[in-house]
Amino acid sequence: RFHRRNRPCRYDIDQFTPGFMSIFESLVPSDEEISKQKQLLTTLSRLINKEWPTSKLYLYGSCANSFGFSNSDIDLCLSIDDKDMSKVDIILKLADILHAGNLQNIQALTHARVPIVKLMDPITGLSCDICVNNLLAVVNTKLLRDYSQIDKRLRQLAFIVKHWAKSRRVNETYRGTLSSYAYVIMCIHFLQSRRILPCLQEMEPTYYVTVDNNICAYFDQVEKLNGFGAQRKDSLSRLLWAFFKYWAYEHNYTRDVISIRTGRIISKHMKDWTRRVGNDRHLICIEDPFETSHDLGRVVDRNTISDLRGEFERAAEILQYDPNPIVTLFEPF
Ligand code: 3AT
Ligand code: MG
Repeated sequence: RFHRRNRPCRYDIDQFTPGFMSIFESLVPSDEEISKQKQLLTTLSRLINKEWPTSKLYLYGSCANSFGFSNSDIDLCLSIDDKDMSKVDIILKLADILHAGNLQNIQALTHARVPIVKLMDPITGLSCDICVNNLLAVVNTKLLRDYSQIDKRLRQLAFIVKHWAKSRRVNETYRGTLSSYAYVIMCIHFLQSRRILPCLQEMEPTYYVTVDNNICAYFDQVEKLNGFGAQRKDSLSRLLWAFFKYWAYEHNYTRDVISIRTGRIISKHMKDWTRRVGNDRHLICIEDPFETSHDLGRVVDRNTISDLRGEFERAAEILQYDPNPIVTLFEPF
């Protein structure tokens, strides 16, 4: 382990960057797809505003945080201030409104952990999920998008990591592995540690909101940070090599929590995340940037932590030695 941690990078690593870049480009949604998403947002907003004039519909998740692949489902959040209606009532009424608007395959999932309405729009062919008053997700979507505008290598790295995680089946929260959101946070943290990204929440805030008693504040004038990491010239393939080496051999799973809020590693001890509490096992600790009591790794259990670490090691070994990492890395599980 000590040997692997200190192993220098293969001399020919940079030759793989063009291959990884073409994979990245093949996954990016087209302009046509993005305009269809905007069109659907407009259609649905009009329909919903007729019934609830003060409500507002937001895009969040991968279609708005800039880390979405083409053909992914759309996540929408309805923000509505109606004290007389419960969330379930709102969901049911929303389903009725959508029926009347000729949308298809409408399902109200009122018993889910996060109640949603699912639907398909026959005009654009897009499917989407609408949740209610989940504004923290709208704010964390903006934070991720703002980070992606500082250095283009973040988006490239996160696309490859997400594609690897989907191919290797370690991006399934219902099975006990990590969400796409958690992987993007891991990429941001990694680039902060390499001084390619700053820590926006440690800078003088230019954006403030309070959502359910959480104060969300950070520096969001990211156009002023253009070129922040330009002194660090690491190529995409070298960053991938270092990212997987970090999670395979360097991260201290018994002691450390990664935190993009502070731009540092903090201790599990300090957060009182050293033992299992309820269903939160804290075997890999990833602090949510705003809901700081929330460990994004809490879904991971004794079995899936070893699957996950096995996959990090496999990826690190492939990037170190494999003659054709661009293919081998993504071989289906
Ligand atoms: P895919 O491309 O669909 O895999 P995604 O970016 O849509 O990725 P998720 O499906 O993991 O990501 O989550 C959708 C959004 O919901 C992303 C984030 O704004 C929010 N979110 C997801 N998981 C959490 C969480 N544990 N805590 C807070 N917000 C979350
Ligand atoms: Mg999604």
